[in-house]
Amino acid sequence: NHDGDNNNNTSLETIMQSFQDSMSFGKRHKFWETQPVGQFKDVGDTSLPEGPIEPPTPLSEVKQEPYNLPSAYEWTTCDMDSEETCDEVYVLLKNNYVEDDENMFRFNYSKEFLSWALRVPGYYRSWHIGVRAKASKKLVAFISGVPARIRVRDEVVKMAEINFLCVHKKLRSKRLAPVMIKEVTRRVHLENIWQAAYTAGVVLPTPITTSQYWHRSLNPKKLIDVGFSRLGPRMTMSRTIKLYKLPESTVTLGFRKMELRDVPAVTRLLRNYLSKFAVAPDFDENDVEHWLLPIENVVDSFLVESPENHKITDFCSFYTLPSSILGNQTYSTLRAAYSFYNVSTKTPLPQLMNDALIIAKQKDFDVFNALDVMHNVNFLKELKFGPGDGQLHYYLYNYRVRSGLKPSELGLVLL
Ligand code: MYA
Repeated sequence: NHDGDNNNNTSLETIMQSFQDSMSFGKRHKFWETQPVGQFKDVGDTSLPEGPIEPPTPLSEVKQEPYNLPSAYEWTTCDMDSEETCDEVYVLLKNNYVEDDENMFRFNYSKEFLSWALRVPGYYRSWHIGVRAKASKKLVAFISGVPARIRVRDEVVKMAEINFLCVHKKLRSKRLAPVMIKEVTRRVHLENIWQAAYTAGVVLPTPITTSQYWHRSLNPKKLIDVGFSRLGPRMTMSRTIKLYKLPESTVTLGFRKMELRDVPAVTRLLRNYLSKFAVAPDFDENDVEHWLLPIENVVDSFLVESPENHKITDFCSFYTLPSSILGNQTYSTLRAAYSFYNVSTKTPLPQLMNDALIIAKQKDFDVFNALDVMHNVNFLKELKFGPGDGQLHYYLYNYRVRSGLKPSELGLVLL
């Protein structure tokens, strides 16, 4: 069948082309084409090495002045220690941040959450960047970075995690986002950091992997009433409620809330687990204390302490991210828990996560969401999660990773 090779190649190209078009991989990206990120044309090129795309430039060559904004706007550094500023960021995001494709829901990150997500160990105030209207001083756009050490295979790389990019609805499509991205890049470079990690629902050049959200109904009646989910075929409301019913209390012996004294043990457990993935944060005890010690209505963490030898064998966590329900008479908020980091060494992962679901139900969440990253596929179907329609693309800035990473090779959850 060797004669056919040439022909096969041509038809493969045709297939690839239509695939790329349909996947919007064929689109032009006037801004992203100028950036040190994996480009669509390089997908599948195995001759390109993994690692930084561009070398760092001498700090003295980093632009010292901020990028130019349209003349009616000015930069502001958002001091997240200030209640007032935190409130302004909160309101901007509450009214203008990410919505689902049908515009039924919009993320409503709480102030406490934003304060936690942005004031991480070693954070730079200069990376919390706002744009104000000069005349009214109203905050109209925001982008943030926080420092992180992220391991890509064998290399631990200092990065910025970029999140909360938001432009007021009335200022969309004016190419403000590229200026904001360049400005945060400049400020990250000034700290001698040259890589970044971020996630987005949109396809840009080029995802290192694409993951999918799965949803586990906890309050199916409300989820159906607000249009988050639909009654399955041949299902009634009462059968649906019964299907998703959970025990009143957790079942695993030694299951309890994480405390400050658990930080060293949890760090060991988590570091060992995350070492299995191609891309994962390099957490030390400080990071674990910040990211995983419970904060009411922000982050919940539980562990299993063996009743015999007091060893900590398993761990699970989730964060609280409600969404505003747009235009519903009865309900204004969807209470959602998002799976964060989970480790099982003794308790089977599905049993551990079932206990997490039970806790989330006790705490009155309506839905428990999880990505198909890490070992999550091992519990999703069994625990009656259903696949969502949203995809989440993971990206690295100025770091090339061989394409074809599976979401299960990813050990990173961004907020
Ligand atoms: S993801 C969450 C993003 N936020 C939202 O979805 C909230 C609702 N939407 C908005 O507020 C606006 O639509 C935004 C775009 C602000 C998203 N990531 O100004 P424009 C490109 C990256 O005319 P607008 C998160 O927070 C787009 O492809 N680029 O568009 C992570 C086009 O470029 P190109 C995006 O709609 C953010 C250009 O912007 C995104 O008014 C990571 C159009 O600009 C997106 N989510 O505003 C940021 N959406 O022509 C990157 C659109 O080339 C960080 N675009 O296609 C990179 C690392 C930086 C640090 C590096 C350190 C070394």
